Amino acid sequence: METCLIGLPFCGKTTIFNALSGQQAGGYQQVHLAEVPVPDPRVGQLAALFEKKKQVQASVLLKDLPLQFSEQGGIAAGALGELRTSDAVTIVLRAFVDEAVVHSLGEIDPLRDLGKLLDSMVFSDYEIAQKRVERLEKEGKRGDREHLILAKIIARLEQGGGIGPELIHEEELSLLAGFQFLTAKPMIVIINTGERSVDIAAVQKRSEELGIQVFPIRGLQEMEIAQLSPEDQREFLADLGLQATAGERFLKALYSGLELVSFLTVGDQEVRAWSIPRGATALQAAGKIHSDMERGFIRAEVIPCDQLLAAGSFAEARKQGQLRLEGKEYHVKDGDVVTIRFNL
Ligand SMILES: Nc1nc2c(ncn2[C@@H]2O[C@H](COP(=O)(O)OP(=O)(O)O)[C@@H](O)[C@H]2O)c(=O)[nH]1
Ligand SMILES: [Mg+2]
Repeated sequence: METCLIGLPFCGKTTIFNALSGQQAGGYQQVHLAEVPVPDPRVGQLAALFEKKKQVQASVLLKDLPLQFSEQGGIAAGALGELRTSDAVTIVLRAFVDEAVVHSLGEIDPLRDLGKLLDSMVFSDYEIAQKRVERLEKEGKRGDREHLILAKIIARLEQGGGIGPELIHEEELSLLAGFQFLTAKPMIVIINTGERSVDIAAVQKRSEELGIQVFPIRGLQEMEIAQLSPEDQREFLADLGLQATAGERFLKALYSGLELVSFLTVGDQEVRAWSIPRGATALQAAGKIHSDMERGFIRAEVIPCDQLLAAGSFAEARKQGQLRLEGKEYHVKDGDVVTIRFNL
């Protein structure tokens, strides 16, 4: 699971990247990367039961990109490739007031900035769709299935809208996967409220209307807290009325906003947790573990983690009829312990 931070210059992307990861990244010309682990006590419980030495938590890869906008308002080539391959987009909006930090558009207005960022993604998608359509027409493929779908997409983008699930049918998804449209990706909005913030009610409302979860954070303060020892962190967070670190709270928002779930695997050497979108199938889960498992998929053996822990072993769980055999289409649930049977 990977997400890129995007936002206007100086909105606090790198500050927030540091707040979420505990890193001390600086400079704006490199890509900054952080693996933020998703703590899951079930990994340790299974590792203890099966006496595995190695535990691997699920993680979210956070990318802070050197983002630039083209003259026409799209996202400039440099970071666009990274953005296209990421699973989700994290939009950062500036709401903090600080006269020492100029805003490239003048007033502090996170609602305007949200519109601007969405527009830039719409524009980038439009360019790609348009290029492909022109190519198909040159090849005499006007009216083909791909051409028809892209025409529908272009019409939506021209109205300024994104490519949502209501526009694209499930069977069209695989045809479009290669385009890696930005507006088709799941999104979450981080509002950097700083120490002093403009009113964020309007931008919160707009995000919710768009079905996007909002995560407010005091960027600079949380970055400073993230550099402290764990004990000091708890103390400073408590002063702000917060129970968990910025990273922990963000992951929670990401999990609920993007509807992610974790499943678990017990291998020869390790117990491991993996994150996938809610509704993902057993076949997709297999592909997450290894592409060979997806190709040679036969079936998945599935048991909820708590049942397995209670039974004490796979053999006992099987005896009690709790180990289920599921096919490709099975929707993986949070906490499922999954064993993929495959054949190449
Ligand atoms: N006062 C204040 N300044 C902030 C806050 N977050 C970021 N900044 C400042 O805004 C400037 C740009 O931040 P940076 O993280 O580099 O933004 P980026 O260009 O989006 O990566 C820096 O001077 C930061 O110190 C905040 O919460 N409060
Ligand atoms: Mg930066």
